[in-house]
Amino acid sequence: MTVKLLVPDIGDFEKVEVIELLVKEGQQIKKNDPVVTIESDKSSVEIPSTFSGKIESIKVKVGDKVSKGDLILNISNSNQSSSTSKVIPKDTENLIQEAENALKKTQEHKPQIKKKEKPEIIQVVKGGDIDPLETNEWLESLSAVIEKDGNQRAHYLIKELINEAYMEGVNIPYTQNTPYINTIPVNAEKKSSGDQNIERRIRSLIRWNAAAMVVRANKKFPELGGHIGTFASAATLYDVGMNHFWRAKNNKFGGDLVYFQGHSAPGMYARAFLEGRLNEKQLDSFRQEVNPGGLSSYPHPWLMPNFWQFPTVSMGLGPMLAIYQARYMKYLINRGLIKDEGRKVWAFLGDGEMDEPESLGAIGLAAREKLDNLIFVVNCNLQRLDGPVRGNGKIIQELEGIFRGAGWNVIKVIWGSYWDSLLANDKTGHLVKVMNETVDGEYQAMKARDGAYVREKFFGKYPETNELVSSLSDKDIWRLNRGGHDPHKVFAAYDKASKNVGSPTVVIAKTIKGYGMGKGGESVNTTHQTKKLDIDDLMYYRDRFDVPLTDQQVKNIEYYKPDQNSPEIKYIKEKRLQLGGFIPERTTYAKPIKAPPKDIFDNMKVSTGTKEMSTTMALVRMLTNLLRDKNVAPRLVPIIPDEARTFGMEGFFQKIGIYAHEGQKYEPEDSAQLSSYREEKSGQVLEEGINEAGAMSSWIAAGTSYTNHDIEMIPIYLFYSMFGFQRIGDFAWAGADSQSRGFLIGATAGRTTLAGEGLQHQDGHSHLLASTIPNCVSYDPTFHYELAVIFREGLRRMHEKKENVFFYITTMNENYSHPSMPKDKSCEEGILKGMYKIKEFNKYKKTKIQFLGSGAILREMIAGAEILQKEYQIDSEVWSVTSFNELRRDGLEVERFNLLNPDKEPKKSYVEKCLGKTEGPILAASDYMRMNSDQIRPYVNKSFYSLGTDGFGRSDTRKNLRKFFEVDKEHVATYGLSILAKEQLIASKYAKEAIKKYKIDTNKPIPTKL
Ligand SMILES: Cc1ncc(C[n+]2csc(CCOP(=O)(O)OP(=O)(O)O)c2C)c(N)n1
Ligand SMILES: [Mg+2]
Repeated sequence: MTVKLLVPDIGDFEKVEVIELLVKEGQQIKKNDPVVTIESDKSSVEIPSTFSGKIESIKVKVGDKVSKGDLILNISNSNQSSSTSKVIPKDTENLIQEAENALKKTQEHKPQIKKKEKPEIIQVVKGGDIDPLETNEWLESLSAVIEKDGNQRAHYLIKELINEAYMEGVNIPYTQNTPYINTIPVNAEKKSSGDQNIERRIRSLIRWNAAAMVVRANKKFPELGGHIGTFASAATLYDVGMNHFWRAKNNKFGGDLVYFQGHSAPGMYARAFLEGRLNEKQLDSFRQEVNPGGLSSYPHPWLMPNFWQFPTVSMGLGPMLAIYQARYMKYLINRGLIKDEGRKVWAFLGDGEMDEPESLGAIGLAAREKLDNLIFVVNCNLQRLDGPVRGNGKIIQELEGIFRGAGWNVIKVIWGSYWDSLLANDKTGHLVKVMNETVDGEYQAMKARDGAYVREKFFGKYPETNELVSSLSDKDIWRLNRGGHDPHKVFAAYDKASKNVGSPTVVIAKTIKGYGMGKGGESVNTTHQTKKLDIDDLMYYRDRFDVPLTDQQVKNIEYYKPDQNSPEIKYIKEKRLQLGGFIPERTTYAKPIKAPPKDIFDNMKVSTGTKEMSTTMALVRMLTNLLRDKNVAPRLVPIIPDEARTFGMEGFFQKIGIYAHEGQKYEPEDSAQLSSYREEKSGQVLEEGINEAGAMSSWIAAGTSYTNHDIEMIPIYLFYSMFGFQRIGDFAWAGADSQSRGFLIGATAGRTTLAGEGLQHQDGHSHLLASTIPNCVSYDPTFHYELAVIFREGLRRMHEKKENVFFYITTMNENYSHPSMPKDKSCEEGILKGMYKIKEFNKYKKTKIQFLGSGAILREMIAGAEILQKEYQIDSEVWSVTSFNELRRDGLEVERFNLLNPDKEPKKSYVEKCLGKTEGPILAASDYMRMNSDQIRPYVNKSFYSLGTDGFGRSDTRKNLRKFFEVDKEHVATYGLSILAKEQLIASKYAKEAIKKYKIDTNKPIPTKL
């Protein structure tokens, strides 16, 4: 039978133009195949067929305007599903059923609690326990439950009690904190299978070599700096991971991803030295990277591309990047692009670093998305750079509360094994009481002193605790260790963290900053910056960790590496072999993606005629086309921070779906519409919400897929250009350092295209910020064909040729018609190099001027040139400058070459090649600050003037804004005349006349002062 395919509900739009027919009569199609593309003035979207069958007749053609209910096609089909029938999302029915069952169950099982009469007198007691006997009964009941039915049951009962209390009106805030003791009770600790003696010896050598490399470097060049205290506090935390948990990437497994704390880098180098991956010469080149082979101060993949994977030293970036990395890993799994191998993302963070808003800013997402592949380890050495992190409080408790509140699995590792028996004997609870009451400032001070001090200041607080340690010597008390320095406790925590299901885990470990440094800097406020140790300190350090070096060797600050066949070296290598290889290591086995054929972009090379559109729309159209290319389509990762509708991308919701780790549990309000908000487990779009830093972190994760997951992906992050570089500039540098590949699209760009929005929205400098990043290639195109050429080149360079650059392209929201691409063969080359001649006015052959225009302002330049031609008989050449940044880079390089080769024929910069032989002065303008176009001023040996949008943005119409910033066609023409007059090519009266004619207020202050 024949069925009719009608235009579905397309929201608020009517009479929308058909811009493409995607099928032919007689063609066999499947349900959901797109049949036509329609385009409103804001966005283009494909209409999918709701039937399968053979197309009998097509009832629309390109250019037709259609509305809801119009006939598109007749299809002959055998089994039809009506376009109007309501489809219930697959899970909805199950969900309803589940919910009903659950409701029934809770009603059946809910114990009927008899309401007690509310007491008439409320007893007010100052803290404390008003009925210890009763308390004891409750506690004993709880212990019995734990013993009989386990932790989960106990947890359930407590939760029920709290809920019931709440229902009865007892609104006591639920505390997010547990006592200041380890989360894992001693009897539940999983024991390590490792040889503790040998592991301790290895750790001591790593400690020594890490400190030695910093001391040696600073002895040679005191300016180099470095850190000893940080790794000293974290050595056990790293070692246990390296020996037992972190699996490397190899041909059988994708590898765990470890974000190392930036300034603990010496420790990683020291281990790599024992593993045989680095030699002494390299260790001696710590922080001396100018000559090849030097070791980076911090983890920098750009500088050590075979070693480091994640740049972390700018504090706060690591935690966010790690969260989004873990999320992205799940995204790849859920999209079926990589296997689920149980890989983990580990992030090592400082307790001071947790002050950064970014560090905690995305922990909610990690819990919401149940990222059980993510483990944070916060090294709580209680100190940051200047002093204590929370001298008057407790950083561990504070972090516990925050992470528990957010829904993380929190594992506190506070006390080492030497405390176990003391805690077991703490029958009165006074030890835990002192632990709870002591603030971090005191804890720090104690570790800067000695056992006697700890006895007096800590145990001495209560007779009960004093008694507890009465049989211990001061030395014994001093030996009472912190959890983060105890390999058993750390192992148990990591084991539990690795096995946790359904939530991310944070291991909060208590350590001592500068552990083992003694007077040289253990637990003192200056530890962070200690980079030199005198001989006595070094001797102390050697003795403390039993490093087998003679006094003379210590004096020489020699490294220590046991023989290849020593048990230590064998052990360290064997452990890594068991875990699949070395960490960190950066490799890539990703296959390139073939850039799509040119014809995919062909429709962007012909004029749009009278049809007006913005470059943002042209981009979305192009992406829609790319989604039809079988190589590229699955690899695209569109990333949007809650702006899809702003950019006309809502069509993507239906077409490729929004990633949602649990699928869509509700029927969207707009389910009947073509652009309905469709979430799906295998959705392709990363809809990040109002979170540019998160979106950028996703972009980096996707842009480095080729190394972290061995799969080349093409991230395209679209944002309001003003909320790009200036908002997340540090992440952009981290992306560059990570060698991310992908596109950043600064949409609604420029200071004057974003009419109405005003200050804080109008971007007049993002290209300048982009120009500061060496591997960022940036473009400011005006016309759709320029965009197509640039985008295809981006795909070719980054994803086919694997060049480690990323593209920043600005697109606008101003609608205008786009011309065909000039036939000139050099046009494409010019677009990519940064400029090409787009128009020439050559009628009068008397006076000439060169106009250079970029992005939104190119059209004003063309219009200005027309005015000069028509009204003043002045000729001009108009150049479309697609990238002042690229032109400057070329100019710099050529100039440098010429200066370094004074005896050679000078090379010509591309700007010079274009403009060298042209006639007349130059006027350049863009929708950005003048500095943007001024970048090429040194490379033209002609009079050069520029216009731009320097100053504060403000809301108004485009026309008024351009007038205000003096970049509209009238100003272009008038300034053009003035320049020609100044160059004595015409009489000044023409300029004066124009000023009058166009009502240009010469008394108006420069916009930067308004
Ligand atoms: C964004 C940023 N601000 C400041 C610094 C400088 N800095 C380096 S380490 C450090 C202190 C770090 O303390 P913490 O996070 O507790 O690490 P620890 O060394 O104690 O393990 C500071 C302020 C930085 N690297 N990044
Ligand atoms: Mg710290």
